[in-house]
Amino acid sequence: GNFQAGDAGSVLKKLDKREQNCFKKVMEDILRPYVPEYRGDVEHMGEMYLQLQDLLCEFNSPCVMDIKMGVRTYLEEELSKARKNPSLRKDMYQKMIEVDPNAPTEEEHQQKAVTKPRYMQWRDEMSSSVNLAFRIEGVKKSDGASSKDFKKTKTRNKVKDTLISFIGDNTDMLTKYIQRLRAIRITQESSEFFKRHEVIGSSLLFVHDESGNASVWVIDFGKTESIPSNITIDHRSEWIEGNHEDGYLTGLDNLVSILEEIENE
Ligand code: 4IP
Ligand code: ADP
Ligand code: MN
Repeated sequence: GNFQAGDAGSVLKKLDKREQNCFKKVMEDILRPYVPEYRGDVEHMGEMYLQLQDLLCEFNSPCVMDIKMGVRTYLEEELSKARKNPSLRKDMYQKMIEVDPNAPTEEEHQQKAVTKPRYMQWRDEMSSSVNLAFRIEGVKKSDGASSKDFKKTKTRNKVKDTLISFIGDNTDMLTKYIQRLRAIRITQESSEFFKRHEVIGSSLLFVHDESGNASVWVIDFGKTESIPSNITIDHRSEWIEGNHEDGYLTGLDNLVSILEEIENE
C-alpha cells in the first residue's frame, strides 16, 4: 500500500508531488485545523514519504469511516488523456464484472478491457457519487473488521442506513460529527485553497471510539489540482467539462442533511 508506520504519532504516506504541494499550501490556509498536520518528508527504504499526523493515535480501538467527496472521482485531464490515447485496462474490466457482469458493452467484453474514465464514471454512477456527491468508501469497526462493500450503496436511504449503523445510538457522538462537519463547511466556503483547487478523490475521515471521542478530518489530496487562474469554482455548481467544478460542497450539504435527519428521529 501507500502507507508505512512512522514515528509515534505519525503515519508515512508515499510522496506524490501534487499531494505534497497541497499539504504545503493547506498548512498556510484556514483549513489547517481540519487536515492531518504535515510534518515534512522522510526517506524510508529508499522511497520518499510525507510524514503526516496520525489521526487515530488519540483514540482507543477507533471506528473509522472513509467518505469520498464529490460528483466525480477523476480529473478532467484523465478525460482528455483518454481521448488522445485511450489505454485499455484489463484490471478495471475485471473489477467491473465482479460487481456487475452485465455492465460492459459488447466491445468491452470482447476486449476484456475498459478505459479508465469509463470505469471511473461507471463507479461514480453505481455508487452515490453522482446522485449525492459523496460515497462511502470503507468502514472499519473497533474490532478491526473492515468492509469496502459499498460499491452499490447508491440511494439516500441505503447511505443513511450505513451511517446509522456506523454511528450506533450515541447521540452525543452524532452531534459532535455534525458540528465538526458544519465547521469544515463554513471554513471551506471561505478558504483560498478551496477557491483555487479542484478537489477530486479527497475523503472525509470519521473517527470515534467507546469513550465518545469523535471527529472528522479532510484527507487525501492525491488528485487535488490547482485550477487555471482565470476561473473560480464554488464546489456546488453543476460540473460541465472544462469548468472544473467537483461538487464537493454539494456532497457536504447532502451528508450534513442526512445526519441531521438521523439526529431528529
Ligand atoms: C480505483 O478504483 C480508485 O478509483 C482510485 O482512486 C484510482 O486511483 C484507481 O485508478 C482506481 O482503480 P476502485 O476504488 O474501484 O478500486 P482513489 O485513489 O481516489 O481511491 P488514481 O488515484 O490513480 O485515480 P488506477 O489508475 O490507480 O488503477
Ligand atoms: P490513498 O491516496 O492511497 O487513497 P488516503 O490518503 O485516502 O490514501 O488514505 C487511505 C486510508 O488511510 C484512509 O481511509 C484512512 O483510513 C487512512 N489514513 C489516511 N491518512 C491518515 C492519517 N493521517 N492518520 C490515520 N489514518 C490515515
Ligand atoms: Mn484515496
